[in-house]
Amino acid sequence: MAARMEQLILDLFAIEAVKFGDFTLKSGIQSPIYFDLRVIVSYPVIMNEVAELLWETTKTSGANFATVCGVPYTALPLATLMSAHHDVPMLIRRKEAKDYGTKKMIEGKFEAGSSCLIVEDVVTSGSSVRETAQALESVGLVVTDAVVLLDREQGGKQKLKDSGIALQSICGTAQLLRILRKHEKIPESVAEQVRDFVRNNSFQPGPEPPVKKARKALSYGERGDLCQHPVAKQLFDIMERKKSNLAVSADLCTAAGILKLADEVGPHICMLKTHVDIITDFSAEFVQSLTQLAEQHEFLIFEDRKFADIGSTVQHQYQDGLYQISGWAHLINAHALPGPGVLEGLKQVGLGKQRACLLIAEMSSRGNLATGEYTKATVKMAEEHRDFVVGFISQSQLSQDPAFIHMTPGVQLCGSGDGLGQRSGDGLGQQYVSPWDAVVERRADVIIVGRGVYKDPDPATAAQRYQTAAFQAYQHRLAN
Ligand code: S5P
Repeated sequence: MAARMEQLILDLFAIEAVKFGDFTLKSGIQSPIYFDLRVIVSYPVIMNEVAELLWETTKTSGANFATVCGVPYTALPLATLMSAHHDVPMLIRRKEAKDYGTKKMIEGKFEAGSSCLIVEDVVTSGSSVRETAQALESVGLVVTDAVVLLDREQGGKQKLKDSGIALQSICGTAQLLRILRKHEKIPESVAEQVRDFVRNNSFQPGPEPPVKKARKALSYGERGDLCQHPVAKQLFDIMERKKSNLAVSADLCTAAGILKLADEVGPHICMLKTHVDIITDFSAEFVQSLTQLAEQHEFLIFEDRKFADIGSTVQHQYQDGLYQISGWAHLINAHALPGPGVLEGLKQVGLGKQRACLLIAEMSSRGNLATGEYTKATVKMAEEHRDFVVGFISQSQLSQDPAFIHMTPGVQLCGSGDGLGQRSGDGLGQQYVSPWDAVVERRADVIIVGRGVYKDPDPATAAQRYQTAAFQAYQHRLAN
């Protein structure tokens, strides 16, 4: 088996499934090594050998399982080959429930309580395996084992062990480097660079650093108690009571469409987000009906106006015109770009009405400029206007202050997941991560979902699915 594994590593290098250079991972970290196992579908002999070695690795470990399930998408053909060659039934986890019919997240026959082996191509932090395990467990399956082609050896194995999943791998980064060095495929300097990277970028197993350990993760309810601003308090309170950290973005263009959606998803959300300037038939009646629905279903209204002008102009945009946003939106948001004047202007209108604002500190869209020093300056601006700013639109946790709420857009159940820098998108720059990644890895307090919900033929069920996924991820974060 060792000789076969050695040959496989050489083959993977030859087809550029293993590359060396300068790559940006999903987390934003620069990596000197990159695995792109998606190419193996073009090399059936190699793909077959990977599947065989995965099978043999599993069997040697003594794992018991009734079904196999590949983490979508790269590992799907691998699981298929294992299933077909060894006569073990397969299950398919949908990354997105299909638009019609039964909307099952797990396809295939199984008995509740039976065990399923997870098959994966590469493991970094183990989050994709955990996410698939979560989906399988949510329908009553038991997951105790996973098998992977390449373990990046950055702590994923230990993290999975901590969540009760034993991970076996065909090969790890250290062994891969040894083989490639032995055959002089890469210079020693590159191998050393990768070893350094792995050493410095591990998800540390074992006890947390003392400061972190001493600070217990606070629940939404506890954080609400720490907030000074009534809107932040109210939002945390709704999140705790409704068990929902889901905000639905109602990006529809008719008043009737938005009201219907708000009524359907109302029970599952803590907040409804609007883009009021895309509504063709906006009216005072619309505002009245939306406000009634917000009271009935207990959610807040967030107008995603993204104010970005000088103080005097944004004041008018907030208070006047056709929409008179300050009259009905509990929350608005603003760019920090114009400087503190934007907040000073908005505050003069909003404070008296007990309204709140979120600052856009990071964006979900590809190539956006809200990064680095700009993001840091935005956080500082928020800290200096705590009487009005209650949090951020962001893609990561930017402040340790539990009173600040982090809201993350760019979320879909089919988003991201392989830990390798790939994020799905909409073809217009939007980039998606999954609810699990948003809440656990990026530490979002609220996920914002638009098309994932309103484009679904059954938005209520879709909202419920997002609510469950995001709240379970929050509970996992609290427990760990
Ligand atoms: O960085 C951002 C900030 C916002 S507020 N990225 C975003 O996508 N948004 C908004 O979130 C965007 O304007 C849209 O209303 C929603 C995402 O919609 P989806 O359909 O892509 O889920």
